[in-house]
Amino acid sequence: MSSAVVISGSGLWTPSYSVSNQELVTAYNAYAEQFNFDNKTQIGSGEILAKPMSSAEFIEKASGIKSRYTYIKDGILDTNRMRPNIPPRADDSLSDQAEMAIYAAKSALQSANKTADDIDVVIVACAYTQRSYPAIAIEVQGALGIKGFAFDMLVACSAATFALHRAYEMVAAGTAKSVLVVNPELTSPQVNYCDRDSHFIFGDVATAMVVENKESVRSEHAFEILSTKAVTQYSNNIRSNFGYVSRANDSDPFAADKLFHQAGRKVFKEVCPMAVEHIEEHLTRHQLSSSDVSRWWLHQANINMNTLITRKLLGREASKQEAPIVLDTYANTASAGSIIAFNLYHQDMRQGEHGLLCSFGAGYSIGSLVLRKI
Ligand code: CO8
Repeated sequence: MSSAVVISGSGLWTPSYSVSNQELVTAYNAYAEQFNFDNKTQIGSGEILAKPMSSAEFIEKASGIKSRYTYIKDGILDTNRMRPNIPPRADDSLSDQAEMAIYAAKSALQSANKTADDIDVVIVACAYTQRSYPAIAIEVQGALGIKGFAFDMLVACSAATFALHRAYEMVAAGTAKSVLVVNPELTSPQVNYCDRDSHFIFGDVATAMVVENKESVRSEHAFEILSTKAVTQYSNNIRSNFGYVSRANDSDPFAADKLFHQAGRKVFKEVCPMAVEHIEEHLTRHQLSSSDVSRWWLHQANINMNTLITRKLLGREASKQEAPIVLDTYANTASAGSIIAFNLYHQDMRQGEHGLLCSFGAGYSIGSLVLRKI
């Protein structure tokens, strides 16, 4: 390994539309009442289950989410549609996800004080890409005028941290000089707005980071990556059966199993201890303990998960400054959550202070980076 590898800049693009819990609940409840009325005979005979009502108070208390941003709001609150209305674009237009990615990428390049000429690898890492090929990353690379190579990477909630892991290894090995990691999380098309248990969980956003050698850094706020750590363990508790084989299955592309669904309580119970163990092991690798960590940029799926994890790690409640929460306004943004937290809460840190960036969720997958402000 030549020199230290650092995160030298980060970018955030927030969509213009925000949807409050109450707006979602009003639309869902109207949809559910109509559904129950239209299906009262089958519901009465036990053939199908009645749709239960949702509540804005439950959502905030159970998850910490108050509102979420969406790329397109039109259609989500329409009880006859219950999904965003995203018009198709011509093959020669920029795709939706590339557009989101480019906003965040430009903001990360600016924060790293870099231009397209400084970058030689682009990774688009997120929970879904809107098509398989040509890769969204190559479209982003082309639009930004970056030479080198680009590829897409899907690891659900851990796509961003796993891509940073890859970027770190490429820069350390000398196979790349500067890597742009972008996370255009366009989750809303996969949200089942007709499902009371999950209609509130996700929001749309795009984040980005620049990873490079310490020698070439030109930014004010850079963080050395001391190391990365990843683990996966197969679980069906968070799942979507959407995929390119669906057409050959002759199955309904709108069926609930083709959208995000989960056993939320099981996920909560199983993932929290896994995350605590993972983080403790990772810190130990550097002879660090939890009390040496000044900032926890944790995955943003549920405020109660983050409270439990930091309480286990620290043996006390973490302050909002130590473990920032962005869930209240962004909701769960799949792999981008911890990167949003980093983006909004790192500039006050002092030289030598440590931070821990960590994602956890579908797969299951956990990815972490131990960072030190330089
Ligand atoms: N309104 C009112 N009541 C509700 C609602 C609602 N909207 N939803 C559920 N309830 C009811 C339940 O029916 C239940 O009633 P009862 O006790 O009568 O059976 C009661 O409230 C309690 O339900 P739960 O036990 O399910 O409630 P929890 O306290 O567990 O909260 C959560 C539910 C918020 C879902 C919680 O379990 C959770 O957050 N779990 C962890 C989830 C997690 O981390 N998931 C990972 C997400 S995956 C990811 O981040 C990326 C995936 C890829 C991207 C996908 C993009 C679309």
